[in-house]
Amino acid sequence: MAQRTLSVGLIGYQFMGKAHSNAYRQVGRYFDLPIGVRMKTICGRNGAAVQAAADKFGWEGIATDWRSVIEDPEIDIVDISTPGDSHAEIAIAAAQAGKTVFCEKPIGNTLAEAKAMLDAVNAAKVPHAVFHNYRKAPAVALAKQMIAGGDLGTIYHFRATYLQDWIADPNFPLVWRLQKQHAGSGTHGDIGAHIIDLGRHLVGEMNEVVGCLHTFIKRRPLVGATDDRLGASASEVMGDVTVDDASMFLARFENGALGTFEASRFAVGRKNYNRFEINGSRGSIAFNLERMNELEYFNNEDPSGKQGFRLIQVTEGNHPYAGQYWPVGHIIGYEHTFINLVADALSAIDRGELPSPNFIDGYENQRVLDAVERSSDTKQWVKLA
Ligand code: SOE
Repeated sequence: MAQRTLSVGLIGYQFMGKAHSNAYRQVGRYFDLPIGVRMKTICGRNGAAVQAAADKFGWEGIATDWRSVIEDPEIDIVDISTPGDSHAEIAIAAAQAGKTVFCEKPIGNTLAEAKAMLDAVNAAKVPHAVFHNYRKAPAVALAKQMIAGGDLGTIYHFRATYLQDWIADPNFPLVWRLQKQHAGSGTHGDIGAHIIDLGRHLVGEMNEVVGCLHTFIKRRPLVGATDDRLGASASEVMGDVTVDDASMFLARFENGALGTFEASRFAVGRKNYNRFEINGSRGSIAFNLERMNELEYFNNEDPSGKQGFRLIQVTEGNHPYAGQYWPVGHIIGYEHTFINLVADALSAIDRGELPSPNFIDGYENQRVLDAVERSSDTKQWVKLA
């Protein structure tokens, strides 16, 4: 039974706002935590839209200015689920107000923003977390346990792809994610950040990268321009795409492993194909988010003639997180990775520890993002000094 309650102010109510709202609502129903959650305020600029979200997701009240959330003395946790161009300003103000700060990935749109955010939470000595939710999939957490337990031996390869196809249509409009001033980057910082975080989490830190960022479609219809605007000239209804559509890079890890990373929104047919494979001296594992409850495992020490990739269904009670929900074989989904992350964060806060992952991870991920962007510009290997 929760001994105390923390009140949350959520800033943002679209896709991530919905996923985070569900996590706050459900976490106490599946985990016995020392901290309960009060869903106090959800914030968005459009009052009618955010009120509808509050009614649907179960928030007590709304705000249309994030500053009022931070100024509310009853708010303990500020959760930033807005587009990347507002993360830094909100996070720094929240930290300076003594709030716990949770933020969507990537934490900043630039390395400088990420550093300023990390400095702010460190100076304020407040807890912080970043929503790299895929670490909290049971199969990924099992992979982490197996690697830590030596089951794979010396790691040679980390091979990751994160593939989507939602903008492969040239008529898809110029939304904020395709504009550098709002998103910071395209696939690179959005889904590339996830596989960078998984590589760091599962294999370790990287010390050198070389990569390229590419934009396939360089001009798109402005949002709303795809309506029938008779007489509008092309220049009036088209705008420049200022971010990458695909990002690929090689990495050397500090422990000697090699990494290959590919993120694309043009992998036609792949919808949310976040897959990694890790090869070590004693065995290999492979994870595919589109088959989230499974982990492929090859034990290199199985007897000759009886070797092969086996499929572990990660739904046993003794698997990470799985036992919190249903009996073996009753699978869980994408939304549960957010519930698991919130459960871990609240438990860490109660122990007086930093949640994991946190702004240190957010900053270290941003260092890799930045190094790859510089490598793409210079066509040279870039060391992560
Ligand atoms: C869009 O690429 C997106 O919503 C990402 O922003 C999320 O982080 C990812 O989990 C799903 O796809």
